[in-house]
Amino acid sequence: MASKPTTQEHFDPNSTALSDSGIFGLPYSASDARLHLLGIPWEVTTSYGKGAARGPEAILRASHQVDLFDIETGEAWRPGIYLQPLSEAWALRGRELKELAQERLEALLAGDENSSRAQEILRTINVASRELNTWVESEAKRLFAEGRLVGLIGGDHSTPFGLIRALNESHRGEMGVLHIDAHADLREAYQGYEHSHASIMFNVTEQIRPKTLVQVGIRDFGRAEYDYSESHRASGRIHTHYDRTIKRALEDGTTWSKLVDRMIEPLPKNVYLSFDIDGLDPALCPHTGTPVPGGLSYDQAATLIARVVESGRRIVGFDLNEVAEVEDGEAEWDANVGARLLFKMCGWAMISQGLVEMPPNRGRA
Ligand SMILES: [Mn+2]
Repeated sequence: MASKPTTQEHFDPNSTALSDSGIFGLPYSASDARLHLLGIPWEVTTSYGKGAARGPEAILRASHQVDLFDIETGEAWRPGIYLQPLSEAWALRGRELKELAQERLEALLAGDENSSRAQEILRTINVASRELNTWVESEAKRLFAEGRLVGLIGGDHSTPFGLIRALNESHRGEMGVLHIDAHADLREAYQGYEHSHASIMFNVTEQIRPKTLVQVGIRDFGRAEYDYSESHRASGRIHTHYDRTIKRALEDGTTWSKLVDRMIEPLPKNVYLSFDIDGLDPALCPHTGTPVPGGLSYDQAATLIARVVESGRRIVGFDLNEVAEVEDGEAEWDANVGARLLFKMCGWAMISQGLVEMPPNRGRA
């Protein structure tokens, strides 16, 4: 029989994590963890690379290497972090639909997108995506009713839609979204898919309507996405911080710290954090589906998240998506970076909710 995870009373945060222990090697169960993570093994509409569906598993494995004491967040894991068992049903359905999407893509490339078969596949996938969103939303609401904080691990970037909708509703629209990504994700459907990974922030803006959307690290986008963002700038509904603009400001001597304070300024008290790993320098996520040169360093991302909380804002929920695993165990580096980023997000979310005290120095000398 495999050894059981250490019970909480006997848990030693300094020891090596057992292979069958929970995320970050923690000993919590569903009932005693304040923060629940939903892993969504889904990448039906991804266009280029593959492997994001295995992100949650890869991150779980890599998370056992993360030390539990963090120089910024201290021991913010103590209210308990628990990764829910991954849904086999959604994983299976996702794999089947991904094959259909592949078939439709070939039809699309052959100029055959209006064939009845291609149309039928499109309808099937649009329906399934809506069902996934509804399921995630109801899971989130069930957990909110138990007083839990909820984070999500993708999967592709379409997966957190239901969580964002549930949170925006429970905060009556008094919520902003901080979106870190190489891509603007402001396309009105992509390849016909209503809930494409490339449309998530368009859908959030149009259908969920949070107070504001702040985008950071954006460097791969179309003219229509640029125009869409610009058209919502005056009203304050979208603030896009393009990667090149950020880099030019840094080159001209503005500090990252000052830029970060400007970025978060329009965000209200309640902040949802949506982190696409490809917002980072692709050296940190070489296997992600659509890597783009440029991007944030790990430290810049860590400071951005820290400043949200240090400014008195509350992280009400978050997701980390597009962390890919190619073959079993391959792309371990991507998952390692992802697990460390996830640990920071969990810790800061706990601190921002007052579940742990704000550590006095937070890494500063
Ligand atoms: Mn992206």
